Amino acid sequence: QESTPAAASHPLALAPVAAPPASVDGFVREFLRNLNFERGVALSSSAPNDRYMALAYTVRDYLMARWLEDQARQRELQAKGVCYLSAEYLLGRQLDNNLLAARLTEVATEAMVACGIDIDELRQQEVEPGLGNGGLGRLAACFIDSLATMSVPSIGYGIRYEYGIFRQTFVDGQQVEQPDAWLTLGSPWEFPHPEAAQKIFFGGHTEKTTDEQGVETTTWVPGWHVLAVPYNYMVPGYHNGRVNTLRLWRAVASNAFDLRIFNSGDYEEAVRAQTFAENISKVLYPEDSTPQGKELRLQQQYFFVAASIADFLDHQLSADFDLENLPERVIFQLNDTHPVIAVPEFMRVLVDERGMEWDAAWAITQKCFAYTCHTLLPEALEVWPVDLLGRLLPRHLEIIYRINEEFLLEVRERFGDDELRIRNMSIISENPRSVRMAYLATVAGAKVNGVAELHSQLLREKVLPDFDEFYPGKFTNVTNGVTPRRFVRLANPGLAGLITEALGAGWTVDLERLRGLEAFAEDPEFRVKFAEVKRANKRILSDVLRERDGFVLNEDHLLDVMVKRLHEYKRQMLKLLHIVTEYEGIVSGRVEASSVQPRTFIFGAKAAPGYAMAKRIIHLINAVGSVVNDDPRVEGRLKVLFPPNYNVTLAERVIPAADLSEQISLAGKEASGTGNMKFALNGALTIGTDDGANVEIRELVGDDNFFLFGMTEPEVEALWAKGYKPAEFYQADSGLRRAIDLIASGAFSDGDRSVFEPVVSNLLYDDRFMVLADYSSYIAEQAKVDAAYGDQDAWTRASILNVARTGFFSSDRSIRDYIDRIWHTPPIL
Ligand code: NBY
Repeated sequence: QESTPAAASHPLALAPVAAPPASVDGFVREFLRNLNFERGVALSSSAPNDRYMALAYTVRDYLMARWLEDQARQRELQAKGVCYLSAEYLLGRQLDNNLLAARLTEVATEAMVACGIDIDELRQQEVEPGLGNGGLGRLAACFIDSLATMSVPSIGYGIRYEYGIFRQTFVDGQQVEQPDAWLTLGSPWEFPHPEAAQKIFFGGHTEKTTDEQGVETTTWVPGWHVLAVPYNYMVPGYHNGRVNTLRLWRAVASNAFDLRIFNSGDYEEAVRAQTFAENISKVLYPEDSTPQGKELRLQQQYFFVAASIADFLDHQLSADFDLENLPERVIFQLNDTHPVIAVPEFMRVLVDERGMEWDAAWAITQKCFAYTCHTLLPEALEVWPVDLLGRLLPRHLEIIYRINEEFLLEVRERFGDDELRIRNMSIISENPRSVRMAYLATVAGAKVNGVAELHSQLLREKVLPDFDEFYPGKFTNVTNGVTPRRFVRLANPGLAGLITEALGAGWTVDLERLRGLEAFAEDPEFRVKFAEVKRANKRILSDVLRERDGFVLNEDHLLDVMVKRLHEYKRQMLKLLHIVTEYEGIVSGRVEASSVQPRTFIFGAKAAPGYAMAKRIIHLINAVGSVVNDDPRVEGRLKVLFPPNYNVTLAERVIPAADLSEQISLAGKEASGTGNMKFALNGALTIGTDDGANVEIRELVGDDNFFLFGMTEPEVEALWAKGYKPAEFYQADSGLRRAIDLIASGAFSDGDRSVFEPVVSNLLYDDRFMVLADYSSYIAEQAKVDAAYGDQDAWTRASILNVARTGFFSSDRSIRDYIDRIWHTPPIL
C-alpha cells in the first residue's frame, strides 16, 4: 500500500531534495551539522567513531537527492530491470568507494584538514561489512557496482547478517574463529525500514478444496512466521550521478515479547520466540564450496527470497501492472543455488495468491529467472532432503514435485521411456530423497551460465550434459570480472595516476582502453615510473603489516602471494611444498643461499570452521613460516608471512604490492577465480594452471607474460582414468621426497611427527587434487620465475603488458555480457 503524501502547505515541502554545496565550506558545514545534530557531540569532545559517522552521513547527504530521484525514476519508467538474488555480498569498506563515486574525495579531504581531522584515522574506523565468504560474495559486490555505474535498472537483494564472515585469529598457529560483530558501533550506511516489513511464513500444512466447478485450489496453512525488515544501502555509480539500491533483509520476531510470560517471571521463555526468529539473519554460514544441509540455512534462503519477491511485486511494480507482462519487466538472477527456492515461491505467489493458471505461471517463471553456477565440485551442488523441505515449506515441496512431474513428462516425450536418463535428470534424487537445487534452477531458468569459458564448457559437458542436450541454447558463458573502481582506482592510486597520465581519465569506465599502455611498455621512462609505483605499494603494504601484525616486509624481495579461501582444490599445499623445497635446498647445503632470488611468500586464507584438513593446512603454513623465519641460514632469502583475517580491506593493500600471483588450482576445479584478475590488473604476473579464467588471462597477456604449469583438464581426467597413485610421484622425485619427508619428520612441529601426519598421508595415499602430480612442473616453472625476476626491466615490461591486456576483466564487461546474453535490460538514460 502506497502512503498518501501529506498535503503540503509549505512550498519547500514540494521542492525536490537538493545536495549540499560541493565546496569545502559546504562540506565542513554539513559535516559539523551531522556531528552536532546526528551524533549529538561537539567537535572538541567527539570520538573518532563520531567523526567517522558524521563524515559518512555527510557523504550520504550528497548522494541522497540522486538516490531518491533514481528510486522514483525506476518506478516511473517501469523499464525492465534486474533483481540480483544473492545470499552474500562481500562489500568491503564503503567510505572511500562512496566518496570516489560522488567525486567528493578531494573536498572531503580538505574539509577534514580544515577541521583539524586526520581523514585516514576516520577511514580506519570503518568495519567492513563481511557479508560473504569469498569469490561468490565479492562478485555480487562488483556486479552491483557495475550495474549502478552502467545505469542498469536493478536492485540487489540479500541478507543483513548480524555477524558476517568470522574474524580469523591464530593461536599457536591454529585458526580460531571470533564472531564478526560488525554492527557494534552501528553502520552509517544503512537505512532500516521496519514499517515496510514483510511477513514470511514457514511450516504448517496444505489443504485442498474443490469448488462447484470442480476446480481444485490448494491453500497453505503455515505454522509460524517472522518479519523481514528491509535495510537499504546506497549503491552509487561511478561519476554518473546514479544511485541504485541494495536491500538486505533482517529477521525480527513479530510479537517480540509475550508480556504475560514475562510478567510471570520467565524471562527466558518470553524471549525464546524472539531469539528463534532473529536467529534467521544472525550469522553468515562460513562454509564455502560445500553446502551445509542445515534447516536454519534453508530458512535463511527462503526468508530472503520470499521477502524479495514480495517486495518486488508489491512495491516496485506500478499499481495496474499486468503480471502477464512480467518477463518484459524483470529478470531474477540466481547467484548460485542458494536463492533457488525463489522458483517455487514465485509459482506459489502467482498461482495461489494471484490466481494465475499453472501453465501461464510456469511460462512466466521460465522467462523471469536465470541461474549462475559457480562450481564444478560435485559435493558443492546443493540438495535439500525432501522431509526437511516438506516440513519447513510444505506447499513449495508440492510445487517442486509438480514442476518435476511435468518436466519428466517432457523428457519422456522427447526420449521415450529411457529410465536411466529420467532418473539422472529428475529434480528429485532418491536415497535419501532430496531436491537437486541446481537441476531445479536449470529447468526453471531462461539461461544457465558458468563463470569462465572453461567452466561453462565443463558445466555443459560434465555436470549437466543431459540438460544441455534437452535445452539447446539454454547454456551460456559469462566470464567473471572485477570492478576497476575499487580494485585499481582506489586500491592502487599510484598506478591509477600513472594510467591517467598516460591515457587520460576514461579508463575507469572503459577498461579496454588499458590497451593503450602496450606502447608505454616499450618506454624505458614509463617502466621506471611503473616500477616505482610497485615499490611504493610494497612500502604501503609493509606499513600496514607492521601496524596490523607486527610483520617486517623486505621491499626488495619478490613478493609471491596466494590469497583465497583455504581449500584442498586450490592447493595451498603445492605452494607450501615449493617453500619447503626451497628451504630444504638451502639448509641442506645443496643450494647456495646467495643463488636464490630473495622472496617473501604471503598467504591469506580462511578455512571453513568445520573443515579439519583445511585447518591443518593453515597450521602447517604457520608452522613452516615460523621455522623458516627464525632460521638464520635462510635469512634475507626466504620469508613466509601469513597475516590472519584476510578480507577485502587487506586485499586492497596486498594485491597492488604483489609481483607474483599464485593461481594453482587443479585444472578443472576452479570455476573462474576473480583474485587472478585483480592481480593481473595490478601488474602481478601469474603462475597458474590452465584452469578457470587463468585460461583467458593467459590468452590475453600472452604466453611470454604468464607462467603456465601443470596438467590440463583432459590430462587430469586421463590420469584419474588410468589410476592415480600419488606415492609413485613421491618415489620418482627426490626433491618432492625431501620436502614431504621434512614435514613428516616433525621439523615444523618440534619433532612431533603426529601433528602433520594426516596432511602427509593424505598427500601420499589420497591426494584428490593431485598436488604431487603437478609438483615437478610447478617447481620447474618457479625456477623460471626466479630467472625472470632477475631481469627487473623485462619483468616490469611484462607487468605493464599484464595491465594493458586485461581490461577485458572489468565487471562492466561481465554485466554487458549478462545484458546481451541473458537479461536484455538496456541501460536507462
Ligand atoms: O565463485 C567461487 C568460485 O570458487 C570461484 O572460482 C569463482 O570465481 C567465484 C565467483 O564466480 N565460489 C564461491 O565463492 N563459493 C562460495 O563462496 C560458496 C558459498 C557458500 C556455499 C557454496 C559456495 N554454500 O554451499 O553454502
